[in-house]
Amino acid sequence: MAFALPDLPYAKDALEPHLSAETLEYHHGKHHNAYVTNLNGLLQGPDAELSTQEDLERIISSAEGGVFNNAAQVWNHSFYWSCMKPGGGGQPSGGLAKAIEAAFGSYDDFAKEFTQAAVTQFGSGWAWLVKDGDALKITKTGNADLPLKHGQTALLTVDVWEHAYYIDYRNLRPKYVETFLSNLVAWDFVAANLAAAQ
Ligand code: MN3
Repeated sequence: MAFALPDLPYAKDALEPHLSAETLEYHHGKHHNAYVTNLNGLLQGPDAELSTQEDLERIISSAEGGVFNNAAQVWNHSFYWSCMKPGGGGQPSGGLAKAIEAAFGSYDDFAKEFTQAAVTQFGSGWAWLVKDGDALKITKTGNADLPLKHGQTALLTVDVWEHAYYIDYRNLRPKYVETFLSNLVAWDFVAANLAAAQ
């Protein structure tokens, strides 16, 4: 056994026209796959048999350097795919909507702050909605860094590495983030993450 590339939770063309099949072909089939292959190549001895999500999170908690970077990127990408779905986006509802309003004032204020974090992350990285203790917060991380390493629970993420949007949006990261919120976010997944964290 070793870590395996998880299937996308939808067809490669399912997020069109917002994210193209070509983007998912490269982003999942090449980039995400390379992190899995690199991680397996770096793990030695008994660690080379590790394969589960719990194993992956243990590695992320303790590892540094190349092992951390690749393990975290495997986790980040699997999480990111689940943060999107065909026909997603727009405003959340129910308890999640209330939690977001309580934390940020309104959905629009949340969207503004999340977009700001995603657009201002310098270079490669991620923007997040996290649960930190009892509070919902928006954060951004560089490269492979992720909430798990900071004692926070990830609820939502957007990948702002250029490979996530360059084929479809070229240099227009703000347009990609706006489209992510308007048309792609799987709020049911975010709500399930919040429920599991409470
Ligand atoms: Mn990526």
